[in-house]
Amino acid sequence: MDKFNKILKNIKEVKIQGATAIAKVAAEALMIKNQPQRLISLRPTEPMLKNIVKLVSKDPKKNLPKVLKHIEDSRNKIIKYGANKIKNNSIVFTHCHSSTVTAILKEATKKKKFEVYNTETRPLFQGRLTAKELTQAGIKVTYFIDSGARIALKKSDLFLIGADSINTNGEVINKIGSEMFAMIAGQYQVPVFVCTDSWKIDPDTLFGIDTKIEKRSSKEVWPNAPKKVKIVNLAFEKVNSNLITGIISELGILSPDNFVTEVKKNYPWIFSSGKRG
Ligand code: RUB
Repeated sequence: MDKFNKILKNIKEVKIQGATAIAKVAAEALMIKNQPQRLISLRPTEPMLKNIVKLVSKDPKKNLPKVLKHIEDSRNKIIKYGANKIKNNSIVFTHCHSSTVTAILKEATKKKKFEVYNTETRPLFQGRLTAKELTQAGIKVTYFIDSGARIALKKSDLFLIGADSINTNGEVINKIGSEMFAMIAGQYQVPVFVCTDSWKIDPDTLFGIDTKIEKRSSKEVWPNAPKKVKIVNLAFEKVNSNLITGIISELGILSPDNFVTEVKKNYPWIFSSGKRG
C-alpha cells in the first residue's frame, strides 16, 4: 500500500483520531496526492478536515504552511484561555479523547493541582488514550465506565469537551454521549465548555445542509451479535447550544452565538466555500 492510501486507511479506521489530528494529517497528505474528495469523504462529521482540505488543495505548497501555522497558533491561545478556567483543587470531567482538552489540562497542571474524571468512551475506548496521556503528564485520573458519568459529574467542578463540528446556530457536534453528559452537568450546575479551533465550523449549515452524523460498523459494538439484533453505532451527537456555557477557541471564550458571529467576521473564506445550492 502506498503512503497516501495508508493515511486514508488510518483515518477511516480511527487509528488517527480527533478532529485536529485528522485535519492536519489530511492537509499533509495533499502534498503526496492532491485528491481532496477522497480525504473529505473519510469522516463525514469533520468540517475542519473539509475546510482545510479545500483550502490546501487549491495550492498545497503555498497553503499547507499557513494552515499548520494557524493550527499551532490557535492551539497556543486555546490552552492559555482554557487553563485559566481550571481552579486549584478542582475536578475536571471529560469525555472521549480531545487533543485540545488534553493540551489545556497539561498546560494547567504546570501551575495548578486538580484531578480529572474521564469516561472510557465505548465502543472504541478513546477514554483510555486520555487517561494514559494525562497520567503520563502527572495528572491524577479516575476512569469511569460511560454509564458511571452521572456519578462522576455530580462530584465535578467543570466539564471540558472537544468538538468535531459546530453548526452556525451554535450547536456543537462531538462524540456520542456528549449531549447526555452536558444535560447531566446542567442538572448539577457544572459549567460546560467546548474547547475547539474555530475552523471546525460547518459552513454548509448556514445554507440549510445539516452536518452528517457518522454511522460506524455494528462490529465495533458487538462483533458476533445475533443477526436479528439491530445495532446503532452513531459516532457523534449534537449538543444543544443552551447546554453550553462557553466555547473556548483562539477567538477567546464566547457564548455559542457570539462565537458564530466572530468566526464569520474573522474567517469569511470558510463561508464562501460552503454549499449554497
Ligand atoms: C474524537 C472526538 C473529539 C473531537 C475533538 O472522536 O470526538 O472530542 O474530535 O478532538 P473520534 P480534537 O475518536 O471518533 O475521532 O480536540 O483533538 O480536535
